[in-house]
Amino acid sequence: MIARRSLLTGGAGLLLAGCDRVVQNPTARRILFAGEDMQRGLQRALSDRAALAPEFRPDQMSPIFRANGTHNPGTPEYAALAQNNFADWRLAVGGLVDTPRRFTLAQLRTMPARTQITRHDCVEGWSAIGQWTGPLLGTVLKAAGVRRSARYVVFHCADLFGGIPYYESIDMVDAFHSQTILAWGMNGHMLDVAHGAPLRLRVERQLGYKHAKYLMRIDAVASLDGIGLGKGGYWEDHVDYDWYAGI
Ligand SMILES: Nc1nc2c(c(=O)[nH]1)N[C@H]1C(S)=C(S)[C@@H](COP(=O)(O)O)O[C@H]1N2
Ligand SMILES: [Mo]
Repeated sequence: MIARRSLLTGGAGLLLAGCDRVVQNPTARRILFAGEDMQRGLQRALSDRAALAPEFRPDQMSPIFRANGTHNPGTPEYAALAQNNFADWRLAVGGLVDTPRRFTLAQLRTMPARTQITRHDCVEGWSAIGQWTGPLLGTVLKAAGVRRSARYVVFHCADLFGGIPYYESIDMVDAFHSQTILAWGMNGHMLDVAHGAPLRLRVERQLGYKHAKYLMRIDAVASLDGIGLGKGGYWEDHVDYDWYAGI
């Protein structure tokens, strides 16, 4: 959205400069047309990114939705949180925000929620259709006063891979996409441990590994440089998966 606004401003600037003499000048024409093409291309790219993932009817839901990756973080800290039905769990929201927050599950559950039935596509070659419920990630980021300088949102999880907590990241276009939610509900129930309790990301235009489960902390950042090895996610850093896993 920020990019789009500055594009439009740039476009208005070009139009204002576009007096007859400039338009008749071949060099100026080339530059103007190149700018227009670029602007059209970028606007198309941005509106593609805002397109919705397909949604399905309840009768299309998969009878079995397999769990993948971590099925239970299995740490003493996570076990203690689960034992208490996540009453002591907090979602920390920090980084480039005006008001760092720590949300309880109850607070997240009182926020306006979206319910969507979508297809999950795992890079390993399986898919499943499930129903997800939770607040828009955008609502949670706004509640913390996310700053305009933020370009990415980084998700830190409770489960460890070789001692390192799973992490993932998305950009602001996906963070504020109208189907990007922090799901506390799945298939009409509270999210279970296998699928990422108490809270997991649903970022429906991307492959499964981007949908971070077992969320503990969300940081708004300007760059992915300081995160892990710098590629923005556990699999990106360690197995060379693409950071942008659009479907
Ligand atoms: N924290 C965490 N998130 C994760 C994973 C994981 O191992 N740990 N696996 C990813 C992968 S590869 C997939 S396909 C989905 C699986 O989600 P599911 O268990 O609900 O099917 O979670 C993703 N998010
Ligand atoms: Mo996956």
